[in-house]
This record gives sequence, structure tokens and C-alpha cells, in this order.
Amino acid sequence: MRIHLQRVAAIHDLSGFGRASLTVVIPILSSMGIQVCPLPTAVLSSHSAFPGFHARDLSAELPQMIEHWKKLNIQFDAIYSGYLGAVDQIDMVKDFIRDFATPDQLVVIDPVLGDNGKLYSAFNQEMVEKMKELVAHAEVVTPNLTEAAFLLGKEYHPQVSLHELKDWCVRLAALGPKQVIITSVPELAMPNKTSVMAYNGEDQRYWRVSCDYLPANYPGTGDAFASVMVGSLLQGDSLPIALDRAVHFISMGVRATFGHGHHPAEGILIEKVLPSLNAPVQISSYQLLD
Ligand code: PXL
Repeated sequence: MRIHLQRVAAIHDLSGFGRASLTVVIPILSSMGIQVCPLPTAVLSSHSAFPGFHARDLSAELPQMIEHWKKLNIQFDAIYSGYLGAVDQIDMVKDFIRDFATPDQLVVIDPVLGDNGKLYSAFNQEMVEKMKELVAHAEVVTPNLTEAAFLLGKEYHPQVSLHELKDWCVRLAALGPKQVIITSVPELAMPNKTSVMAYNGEDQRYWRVSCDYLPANYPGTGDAFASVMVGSLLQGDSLPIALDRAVHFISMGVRATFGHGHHPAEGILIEKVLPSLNAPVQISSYQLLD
């Protein structure tokens, strides 16, 4: 008998220091029993939140790597992209999705653009426009509130109402994806809570999962969140259970980190919480919204 391990093509950068992108994606998905095949979009000494980082865009290498994968006839149960090294890579990822498409494949695009109302230092409006094109090819998108605002050309303001958020979800789904997940959504009535909101365009249901908010900003949590979502969906979980697992994993990671004196840019100590991904769902707090 040949065991079928789920296999993911992970199109993200490799940042040497700071627990973001591939250094988070690979351990999380491996811990969930999923094989990760990384296609590195760029190599960086650290993610871009550390001043003075050195980066090498790998756009020139990607076509040959992809050609080799085609010759090897590799098939993927999921294609999952995140931080891209350059605008030109958007067309490469679109072609990759077309060329490696298989039935029932999961395509998750994490439209990494920025956070806290600002674009990351390497990106500009051109990247935002191109990212909209890529989002159209996804089945699931996982923007944070800032990225959702940029993709929709809306002004970012953290006090966005539930009514407005639902409208944002529908507008993002109209770009192409069936499922839209918006992270870093403040709970207006409860300032010590933060939440994630999801919309499934197939049944028009909205879901929300909340957790305690701690006043710290850790880069790479979006990558960790989206990776648990990918792993959970590949394991056959429903959208709300995948949300639950991803939110509580991040929440646990933040709590495991917060009491230590690390610089927040080092990210959450995923090493402390990875084993929790093997446990069955323990905390479930999703809400179906009216
Ligand atoms: O986690 C998002 C991310 C990924 N990759 C790089 C980054 C960031 C956020 O700062 O700089 C290189």
C-alpha cells in the first residue's frame, strides 16, 4: 500500500531570522503531517521588520525551478503563496496555479502586503494592483485588515463595523475566492479581544472566532495563521474548525512568548506550541454570525 501524504507547494520567501514565511510555514505544515515543497521567492537575512536586512529576489531563478518540477511531474494537493519577492512574480504564481492545477486542489493565497495600516517596506501600489489579480485565482484568501483595505481600495481604520466587514468579505469574494478570511479584526465592544472573521461564498455564511488581545505586534503571525488554516483544511476540517485551530494556535503562541523578554520582531515562539497541532481540537469558540 502506498500512503498518500498531502503535499503543498509553498511559494514564500526564506527569511533567515525572525520567524516569518518559510521558517514558519514548513514547521507548522510538517507538524501537521503535510509535506512542504518550498519555492522560495526571495532570500533575506531577516524579515523586513529588522532594519538593514539584506535581500536577494529570486525571480530570475523561479522559472527554471518550476520547469524542473514540471519535468518531475510533481502533483500538489495544495498551492499556497505568501510574501512575494517582486511584482513580476505575480504572473509566475498565476502561471504556476494554471500549470499545476489538479482536481479538488486547494489554492490558498495569503496576499501579504502590509500590516497596521501600512504596506511593508518592499511594496508599493503596483504590488497591490497585481495582488488583486492573483487573489482572483484563489479558493481561499487570508488578508489581515490592512491588506483587505488595500485590496479593496478602502481607507484602513481599525474601528471598522461588523456590517462594513461583511461587505468587505463579499467584495473580496467577488474578486474570485470562495472563502475569505480577514484577520486582526478588533472586537469593537471588547477592547481586550481580537478576532478573525470568515465568509464562505458557497453558503453565504459568516463565522467569527475571538481570542484575548495582548498589546504586542509579532511579525509572521499571519504566516503562521494561514499555515494552520492550510493544514487544517487539508486534514479535512470544516472552515470554522480550521479557523478555531488557527486562532487558538496563534493565541497560545503569543501567550507563550509575551512573558519573555524577546524583541517582538523575533516573532512568536512557535517551537513551544508546535506539539499542540497534533492534539484534537480542544478549544472551540467559533460563532456563526447572523
Ligand atoms: O510575515 C510577513 C512577512 C513575510 N516575509 C517578509 C516580511 C514579512 C513581514 O514583515 O518582511 C520578508
